[in-house]
Amino acid sequence: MRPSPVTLTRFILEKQAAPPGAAGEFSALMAQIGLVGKMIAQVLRRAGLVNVLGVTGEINVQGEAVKKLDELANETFLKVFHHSGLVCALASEELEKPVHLPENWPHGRYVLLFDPLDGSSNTDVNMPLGTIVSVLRYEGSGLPSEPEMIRKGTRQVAACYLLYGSSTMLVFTAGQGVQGFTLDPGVGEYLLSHENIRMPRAGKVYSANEGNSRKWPSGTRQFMEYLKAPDKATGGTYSARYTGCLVADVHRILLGGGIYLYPGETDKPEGKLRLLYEANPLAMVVEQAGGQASTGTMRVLEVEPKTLHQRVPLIIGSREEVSLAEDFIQGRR
Ligand code: AHM
Ligand code: MG
Repeated sequence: MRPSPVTLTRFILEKQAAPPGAAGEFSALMAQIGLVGKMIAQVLRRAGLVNVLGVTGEINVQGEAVKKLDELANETFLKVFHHSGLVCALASEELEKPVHLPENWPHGRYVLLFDPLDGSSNTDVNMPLGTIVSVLRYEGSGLPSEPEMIRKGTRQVAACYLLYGSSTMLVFTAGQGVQGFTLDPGVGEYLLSHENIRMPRAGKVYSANEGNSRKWPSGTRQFMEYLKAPDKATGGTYSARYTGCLVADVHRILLGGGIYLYPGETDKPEGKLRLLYEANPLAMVVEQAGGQASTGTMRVLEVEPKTLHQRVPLIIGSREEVSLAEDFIQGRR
């Protein structure tokens, strides 16, 4: 007989896979994030049949066209968490300012910073999408101010992502390894499918938008050429894989090894991806699985953030490739 399936809640409570002393509250938080994921996944499954594809006509704080599904995913997050009693503030890629809960509403200690729908250029072509969440705990009195929500990645108590691919997965860490759950749509539960994920020390895949390569600084370009040169011992080369969805591309590398890069560009050294709700949570997950995340010159989790929507170059993946990328970028090779 097969062992009984392990749900997300059961796993967190039984293994105490939570920030210290907070298993009950944390499992409730993760269950609500899981609910957001189920609601988004349900809309995505029928997206071509109902009127949710295309853009809203708005431009967000990032200067990007807002997709209808971006807005829908963002609203889902807000609806689920407003009255949950679990959070005291929320910040989203889609909103210029954080959302503070009114003083008289029930609130908890968690602060969530999230990208509700990552990879939204994929919405209209039925390609993978994701959701990314960074979790902080606010220990001050009252409600946190905006500067109190802008913390270094090392201050995260947990991080997670949802991947809407051929199945829906929830991958999380609370600082004690990385666990992957797959949504079983038949029973509506996330079941443990990838326990204690460990990244290979090196891989054979690179993931980057090479259409930008002419804008990359020379160290980054040389590193990519190095990856494409045949291996002296085996004659093999790296394969390129790029979906345009950060979550999907990092997930592939988390499981199989290799490197994802969205580097700085000569006239845009800060790169594209956002530090607080894209780079930091994925960096925490990848480090917890034994990988590495760098800006090219420093550990992502040590970057001292100044603004909510700050961008950062991201080089993330297996230790060997990320260290090598740093060597090229810093001129040691
Ligand atoms: P988004 O959160 O607005 O979708 O933007 C982030 C996305 C990442 O998912 C992806 O890796 C990257 O932007 C793709 O950018 P590009 O189209 O420049 O390759
Ligand atoms: Mg994104």
